[in-house]
Amino acid sequence: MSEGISTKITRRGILGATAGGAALAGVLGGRAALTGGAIGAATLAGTSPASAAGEASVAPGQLDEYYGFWSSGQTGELRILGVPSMRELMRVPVFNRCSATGWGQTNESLRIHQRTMSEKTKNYLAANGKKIHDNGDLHHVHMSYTEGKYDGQYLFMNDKANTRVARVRCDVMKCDAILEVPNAKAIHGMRPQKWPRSNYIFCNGEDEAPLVNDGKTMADVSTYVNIFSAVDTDKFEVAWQVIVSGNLDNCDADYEGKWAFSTSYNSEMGMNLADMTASEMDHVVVFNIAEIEKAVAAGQFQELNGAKVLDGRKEANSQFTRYIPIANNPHGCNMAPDKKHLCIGGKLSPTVTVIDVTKLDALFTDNAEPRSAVVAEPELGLGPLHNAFDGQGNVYTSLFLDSQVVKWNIDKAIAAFNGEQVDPIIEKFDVHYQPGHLKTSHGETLEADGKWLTVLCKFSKDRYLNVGPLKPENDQLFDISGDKAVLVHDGPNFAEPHDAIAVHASKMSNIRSVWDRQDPMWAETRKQAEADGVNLDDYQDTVIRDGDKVRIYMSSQAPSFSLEEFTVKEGDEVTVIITNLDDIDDLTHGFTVGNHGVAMEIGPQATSSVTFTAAQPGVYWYYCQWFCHALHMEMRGRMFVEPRDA
Ligand code: CUK
Ligand code: CUA
Ligand code: CA
Repeated sequence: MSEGISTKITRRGILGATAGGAALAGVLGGRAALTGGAIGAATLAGTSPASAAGEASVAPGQLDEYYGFWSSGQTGELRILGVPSMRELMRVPVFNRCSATGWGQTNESLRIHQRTMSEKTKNYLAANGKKIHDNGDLHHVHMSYTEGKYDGQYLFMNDKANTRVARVRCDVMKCDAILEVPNAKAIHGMRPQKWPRSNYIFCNGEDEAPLVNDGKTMADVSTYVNIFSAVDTDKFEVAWQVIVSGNLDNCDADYEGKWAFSTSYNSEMGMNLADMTASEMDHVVVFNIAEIEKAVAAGQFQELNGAKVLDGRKEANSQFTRYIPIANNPHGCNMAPDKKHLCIGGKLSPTVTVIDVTKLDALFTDNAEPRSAVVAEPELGLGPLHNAFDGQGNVYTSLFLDSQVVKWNIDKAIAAFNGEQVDPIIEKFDVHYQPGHLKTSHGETLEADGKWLTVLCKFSKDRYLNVGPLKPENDQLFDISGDKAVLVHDGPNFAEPHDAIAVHASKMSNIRSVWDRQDPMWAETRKQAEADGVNLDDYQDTVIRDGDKVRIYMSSQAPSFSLEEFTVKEGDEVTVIITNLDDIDDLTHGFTVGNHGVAMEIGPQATSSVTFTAAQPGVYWYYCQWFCHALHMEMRGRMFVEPRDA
């Protein structure tokens, strides 16, 4: 069948008939629907034309009102988009290897990567001829909070693939810390503490494994655990960990600094799909931060791989956790800015479960029945995943299977739960297609402003020109300031944003255009330079030989490097250290060595260094790979590699 407008209409017609509201049983049995093979119910009236498109268009030269910080899933980077224009402004490499900036290759980035790397990982990487994992699966990005509001200091993110979390400095938009979390497996859900500030990021271990994972009890599933970690955001190390029952998926924190919450889709501790979906109910774990901190301070933990580990499993009967039963296989976990209501996406259940966090104390002090904290459970549609808030008591919930977003009211849902005849649903509208996360501007903070809604769709299908079997994801932007959500933008995006936040530009006042010469990013490099008698703040053209190691110091000023040539010997370990003495906005240079797989960014006033082996005799040109000047092409020089026995 050819792709085209007529196909689209036909497909909508057919599918509108197959994915009615009562099709849950069929959906659960149908693998195609669960994997997005079918486009869900599409009410044709749902999406109005972009009548408010004018508000979303940002003219050339005009600035966006919000920074959008996007995760990138398996690409492993952080992306910055302008909202509402949805223009991609920057990519910040974090867990990935970046060809443009040299992230994952420069000495400065390798230090950040390796700082917390376990011996086990180092050995594994060395055996595979590598220094770092150069992939990541970056699902969640969140900004640091002060008193429930974004504070413009840091962005935090997870790597599900290699069990890591990372921190990005908002002043320069570079990653400055990566932590390999010990004991846990596959950090998935990750949220900062919101109150009084983000002292911790809370990190969910999704995959089950023996607590001591040394290969001795692999077949014995009873030795498997999952681990919840609190990472100290200043030291960027594990503050404490709690062993839980079941696995952990998404998490959030409250606005009083008392609780953290995690959804679990595998309370069954099943090892295959049938077992993971076998129970009627899974649960949400409630973590009691004060009780956990008390026990840690009192030394009531076991130390494992340098982490303080507490037992919060059901059978341990501790004061660290409570388990609130939730319909099987929940997913999203979102705390409302009313400070009171936690919303849990039902995924396999067409419901969102609303928990009143003011009722949680009783679960710990009076051993109240855990479900007593549930105050509403509205039925909203098929495949509810995540929730976003408008700050006016309403929630937008993504419906993966229906390819819709539903807007509903929390108070009305509570009234309905209490037997009143009210419908909490305000509006449903189509998205294209199969939405995962959705985010309102400032919606995960006390400053939720109800202006914009981004919906990150897992499938783009027919929304764009066909680019081959691998299609982009589709991020849609809605204006939600009026009575009805209005689609104002489709934004194709590469594999695969899971989550995004919008931060008002006024929060980002400490962002720089030129580096500070004293930046900690190259503090180690500076120490070596001092030992070598080189002043990195001035013109340099120094070659230091240290056995088989050679350090080449040069500065750059458009359009030239201070060294037009340098000579090393075959087999030397060469470190090139370049300081960009230009201090003008946007005047970035680069350094690429021909046929050596070496390239790096050197921002204005920055120092960058890279180490490689000069393995083959001959002449190799190096050049600036960042177009910096009319004579940028001429910004190059020669590396002479002398034969070893010459
Ligand atoms: S998860 Cu991807 S759509 Cu990793 Cu936040 Cu729900
Ligand atoms: Cu310097 Cu191009
Ligand atoms: Ca389950």
